[in-house]
Amino acid sequence: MILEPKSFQLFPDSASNFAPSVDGLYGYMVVVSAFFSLLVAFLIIFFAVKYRKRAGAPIPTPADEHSIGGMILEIAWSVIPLVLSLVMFAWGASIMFEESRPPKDSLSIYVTGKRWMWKVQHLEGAREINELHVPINRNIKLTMTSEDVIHDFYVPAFRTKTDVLPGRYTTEWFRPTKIGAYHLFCAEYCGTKHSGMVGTVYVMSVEDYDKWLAQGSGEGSMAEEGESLFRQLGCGNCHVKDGHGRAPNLQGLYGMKADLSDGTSVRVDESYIRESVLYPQAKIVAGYDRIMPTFHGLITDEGMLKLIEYIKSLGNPSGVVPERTVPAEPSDIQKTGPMAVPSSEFRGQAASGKAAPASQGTGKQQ
Ligand code: HEC
Ligand SMILES: [Cu+2]
Repeated sequence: MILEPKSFQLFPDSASNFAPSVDGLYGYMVVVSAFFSLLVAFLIIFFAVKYRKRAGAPIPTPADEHSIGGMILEIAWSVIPLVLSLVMFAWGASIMFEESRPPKDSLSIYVTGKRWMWKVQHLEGAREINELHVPINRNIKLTMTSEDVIHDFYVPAFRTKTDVLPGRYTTEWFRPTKIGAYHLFCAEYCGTKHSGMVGTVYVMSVEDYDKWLAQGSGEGSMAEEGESLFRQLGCGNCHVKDGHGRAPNLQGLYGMKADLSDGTSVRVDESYIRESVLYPQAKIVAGYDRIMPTFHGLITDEGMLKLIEYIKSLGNPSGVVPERTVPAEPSDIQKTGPMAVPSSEFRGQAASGKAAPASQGTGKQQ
């Protein structure tokens, strides 16, 4: 059976855990707005007719401004709408908070927006373009970034919509509740073919999803690919596993607090790792020298996601990648790229900070 999203619908399917609550709030707002619109329209016409100018009618005396009746009326028409709109506020805020906090047990999937397509990468290695396959009844967390301009990942049937920003990671989560195919839109005008930046989200049964994953790309998992990037780029020359190198140990780093040389500390999340690699001078870990070369321009956004996934897997001994030592032997030292350091020099200069190539463009060391 080939599933296709419905071509025209007045109201999108309700296919995620958020759909009922968002629809409930939407319905409440429609009812409140409709009630007051009709009431005001009715009163305008009613009063216009009732108090129209009639020949010979007496001019009425002005109402007493300080009458108790008038005061009660004014308080009522202030307090009742206030309460009705505070309900909107509280209800909306509670949905927003829920949508902004992915549960810990979520299945992680990475999304990269690019003019004009969506690239999706599953942890197990499967990759897709303008399609996203997810299992039903499982919390799904998307970690998203953009290669160029601002996009916005929008699945109406899930009632979720999140901006996708260049140079930053944003997350979106949902729990699909209905098997089917649903529209995926870019909801941020991003250029001439913005309207073509669409795709399909397939919600599958768990068995179908496992089958789909199994016929994946044949490449390694994201963490494995991240590990080989880590080796290719020479990260392991400095970041050795036992923590005795000239660079901090990356084991168990993700989710911890990193103490910086300026006395502050920062939580290690995707954005911090990205910044540490592309702009190492921006935040220096306390107790270490400014020797890490910048990898800006050498790693694609997708490569970055793999490196992050690798570093995350280091923190989790039971995680995707089995414990393996990243070789830090001189034989493994990079001969090209930013780590083109002759191995003799490399070993001799360990603590001095001179081992970093001079051509890296990060300015003066120290
Ligand atoms: C020339 C040695 C060297 C290389 C090569 C190197 N790093 Fe670093 N790295 C360091 C040093 C020293 C620090 C600590 C000082 C700082 O924050 O810049 C660091 C800090 C970091 C941090 C922050 C760690 C923390 O505890 O907060 C991350 C993440 C990181 N590096 C990842 C990488 C990755 C990924 C690569 C490969 C693409 C890499 N590094 C290559 C030396 C290096
Ligand atoms: Cu877009």
